[in-house]
Amino acid sequence: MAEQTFIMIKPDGVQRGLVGEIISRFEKKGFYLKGLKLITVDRPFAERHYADLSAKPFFNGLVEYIISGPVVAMVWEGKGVVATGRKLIGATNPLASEPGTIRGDFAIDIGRNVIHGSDSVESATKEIALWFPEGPANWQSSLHSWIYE
Ligand code: IDP
Ligand code: MG
Repeated sequence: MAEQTFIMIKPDGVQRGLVGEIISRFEKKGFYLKGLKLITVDRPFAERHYADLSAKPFFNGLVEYIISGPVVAMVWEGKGVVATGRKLIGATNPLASEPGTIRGDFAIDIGRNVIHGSDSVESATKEIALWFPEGPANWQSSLHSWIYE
């Protein structure tokens, strides 16, 4: 199966009307949308998603932020989508993110950085299973041979 990643537009991205812009960037790059839902998660769910960060001093604030409103959870597919998705997103601290990246263009504070993307293929598998227990959608783009050699 082609590589997949989990991307989440955080509550600030939804509130600020950045959903269309962000989806558009992934679409235009050539990645395929394989899962999409608007969902408000509860505290235990957010804590599971960020379990690896539970010892960090910012953990509680991070969980509060993620449960503060609906998020857009997505699965994107394509060659190298985990690493390239992270490049489209930009560095964790938006003041250090390059212009042209999502965080570099649309955010300032690290605790309001608009979007999440899986940091490895292994995390992507775990996060997709957590957020999409029903599994991603199964469809193939008719543009495939115009994007892949
Ligand atoms: P990432 O989202 O770029 O993968 P992680 O280190 O996995 O960055 O951290 C997860 C999220 O936790 C970040 O996107 C950010 O919202 C928040 N975060 C990370 N470091 C800090 C911090 O030092 N202060 C406040 N929030 C932080
Ligand atoms: Mg991370």
